Formats: sequence, C-alpha cells, structure tokens
Amino acid sequence: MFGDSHHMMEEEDVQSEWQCEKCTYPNNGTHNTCEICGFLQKSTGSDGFVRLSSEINDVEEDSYRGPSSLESFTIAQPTEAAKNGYMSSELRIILVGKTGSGKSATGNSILGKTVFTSDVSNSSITKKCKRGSSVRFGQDVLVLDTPGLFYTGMTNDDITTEILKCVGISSPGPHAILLVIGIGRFTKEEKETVELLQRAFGPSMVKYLIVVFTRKDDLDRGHKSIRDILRNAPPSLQDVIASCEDRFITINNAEESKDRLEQQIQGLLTMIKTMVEKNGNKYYTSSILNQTEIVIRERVKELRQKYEEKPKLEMHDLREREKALLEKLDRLESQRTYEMKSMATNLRSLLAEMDNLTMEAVPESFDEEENCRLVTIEQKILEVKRRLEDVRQEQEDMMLYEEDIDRVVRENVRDEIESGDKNTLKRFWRNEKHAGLGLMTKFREIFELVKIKSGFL
Ligand SMILES: Nc1nc2c(ncn2[C@@H]2O[C@H](COP(=O)(O)OP(=O)(O)OP(=O)(O)O)[C@@H](O)[C@H]2O)c(=O)[nH]1
Ligand SMILES: [Mg+2]
Repeated sequence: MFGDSHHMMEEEDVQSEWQCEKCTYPNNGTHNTCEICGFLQKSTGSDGFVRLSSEINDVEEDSYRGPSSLESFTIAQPTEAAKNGYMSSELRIILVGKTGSGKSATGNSILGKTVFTSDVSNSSITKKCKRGSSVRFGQDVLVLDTPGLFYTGMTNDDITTEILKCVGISSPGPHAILLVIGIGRFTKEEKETVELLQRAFGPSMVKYLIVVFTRKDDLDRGHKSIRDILRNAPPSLQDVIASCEDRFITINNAEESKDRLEQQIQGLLTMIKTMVEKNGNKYYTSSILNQTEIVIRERVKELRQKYEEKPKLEMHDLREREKALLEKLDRLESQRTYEMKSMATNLRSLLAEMDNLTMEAVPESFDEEENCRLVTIEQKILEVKRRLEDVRQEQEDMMLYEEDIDRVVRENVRDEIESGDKNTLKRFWRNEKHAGLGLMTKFREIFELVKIKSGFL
C-alpha cells in the first residue's frame, strides 16, 4: 500500500520478536533473556520462545472487552475493571488530520461538551496536544486532540515534542485513531499523515484507523452522498480508505439538533466498537508504545508513593478531629441535659409559687435567662454536628481517593506530559537504561520524516 513506507513495515515486523512477560519490552532475536530487565523468558513456542502477534498487547492486564449492544457499550467487564482499575475500562481515541479539518470540533462532539478550541482560521488553532474526557453512553472516553503535524508554523522541536506527547498521553495505546478530513478538502497531506502515524505508532496502526469526514452539512446541501465524492476522489484518498478496510463515516459538527448530533456520535462509537472487537478487543500498541509505557509506569510508581502517603497522614488528622468533635458534642449534650433538668425543677417550684401569685407578678427575666442558655447550647450542638458532618465527608472523600489512586496518579502523569513538563519529557529521551535505545532512535526517524514531508529540507 504505502509505497515508500514498505520497508518501515519490515523494520517493524514483529513476527520474530517476543515480548518480555515482566516488563513487556518487545525483544528481537533468539536470546531468551530480556534485553531490558534480564528476565528469563519461559519457553512456549516450538523453538522455545514466546511469540508476539502483530499487536503486542497485554490482553490479560488491560484490554477492551465490550459487549455488542451500544446500550452497554463499556470497555471492560465490571470485575475486570475493578481488578485493573480505570485504565482497562477507558476508550482512548486520537484525532489526527490537517489544520482546519475539524479535529477539535469532532473531539467536542464526541465528548458532548466544549473542551477544545475550534475556530475558522488559516493558521493552526490547536498548537499543542490536549486531552479531554467524558462518560458517553456509559463509557469512559478519553479524546486526544492534536495539532496538524504538517503545519509549517511549527518548529522542529515543537513537532518532536508534540509527537512524543501524543504517544505518551495515549499510552498504553489508543483504541481508535480518527483521521479527520473536511469533505472536499483532501490533499496528499492526509496520506502523509497516515505514513507519519505508521512511523510513530507502527505499521499495523491502520487496523485502528477510521476516516471521519466532517462538513456533512455541505454534502447534504448539495444533495450528494459520500460515495459519489469517493468515486471521484484522488487515488491517494482511495488508498487511505482501502488501507483501513473502508471504515469511514461522515459527521456534521455544526448540527444544531442535539439529538441528531448524539445519533451521529453513537454511530461513530458503534463503528469504533465494531473495529475494536475485530481487533480482538485490544487497544493498539507497538514497540514504541510499549517502551513509552515502561517510562510512564516508572513515573507512576514514583508518584504513587507520594500519593499513598497523603491519605495516611490526612486520615490520621481527620480521625483526631472527629474524636475531638465527638468529645465536645458529648460535653454539650451533658450541659443541655443539666440545663433542662434545672429548668424543669425551677418550673415545678414556679408552678407551686403561682398558686399564690397573680400572672402579672411572675418574674419575666427568670424564663429568659434559662432559655437563652439553652438556645446557646442548642446552637453550639448544631455547629459541632455540622463540623462533624464535614469531617466525615472529608473522610469519605479520602477513602474514595484511596480507591481511585491509580486514576489520580495516571492523570497526574498525563498532566505532566500534556503540559510539556521538561523533567518528565526528558525521561523519554534518557530512558536507554530501561527502555533501550529504540525509543530515541524512533523519534529521531519520525522527526526526520516530518521535516522532509513538511518541506523543511
Ligand atoms: N459547517 C461545518 N463546520 C465545521 C464542521 N466541523 C468543523 N467545522 C468548522 O471548521 C472550522 C475548523 O474546525 P477545527 O475543529 O478548529 O479544526 P482543527 O482540525 O481542529 O484545526 P487546527 O486546530 O487548526 O488543526 C471551525 O470553524 C469549525 O466550526 C462541520 O462538520 N460542519
Ligand atoms: Mg484544533
């Protein structure tokens, strides 16, 4: 298919690779110890090695397992999600395509809310990778919006960094890559984007690719169908469509009817679900994604220690505060009982006295003083109970936080990558010790390709 990218596929050919069970690194060749962690691989194949399929997916640990109806369109079975945390139940979608094609608008439609800036412009609106998430039709969805990679306004450093971020945020791998094309606006750039993606993600990424044609409204106005357009489309576009087995969809992001927009998104999610099922319920990964994931897990491990300390300290503090408040409440309730008893005694003697007095002669201040004390105590009790409720709510939040620590930590690492945190990004360049030289070499290759394609050379 993609002529000059053929040798890339051979280079990525994973038939002779085996994946380390311990660190997931895709080793090449016939050694049975892992290049990265030295783990001794157990023998399973006829020649003694565990073989890699074209997707080196850790299916047991983190895979898409959706049932076939959209009503229950969830990525993982509940038990599996509970066992492996939210990473296994999240659908990760990457949006790619040229500047102005409608990536950000499509991202917003998928998420059902405005997360990405989308506007008419000759120059690139989205300059950096940005992620957004939402729960759609019962499904956790992560959408990654990207800048048009061939936009010439980007410096070499920007391009490299954004590719790195895209790979890092979508780690351990995307379930779907959407190539967004504005209807009638196809150029050779789309085909080059696919080539670039194959470089970044590995050649079999086309199995995870769907072409999304935006501006369906233009088609409807001209009473044309997408099939009419495709029949006369340039061969390069037909190549792209054929490479992803005819998976394409049209969408009108400017649709005013909320219901109709939702229907379109349901259609898109159903197409994604069918594709993911066809891919054996796996997200996409390749050697480059696996190596990225190794670096990310290292950072997750470090942060986890910090995050695990926090609830322990805060829980201790909250329990102390709860204890103090309960003691105070106890004291106030005793005071209230005392005051009420004394009030009752006084009332009895007052009633006895009243037999001998006229109503006018009852001392007014007597009642008021007692009442005031009682009201003050009641107010204090209410205040202590309110504070107790707050402390208990904080305790509950902290317990939820502990349960959700994986999500918190992972999102934190994603924040670091998305914001371009230098220390985190540096790890990807300096990870030779743990992830081999492969990652750095791959990124250099991608970088060179982008430079050539975008006419920098
Ligand atoms: N009529 C119509 N306009 C659309 C549609 N999709 C996107 N647009 C408009 O196209 C323009 C560009 O859309 P964006 O979402 O910003 O495009 P982008 O691909 O994110 O662009 P960059 O961030 O610059 O790479 C905006 O004005 C959108 O409102 C569509 O389906 N129909
Ligand atoms: Mg954009």
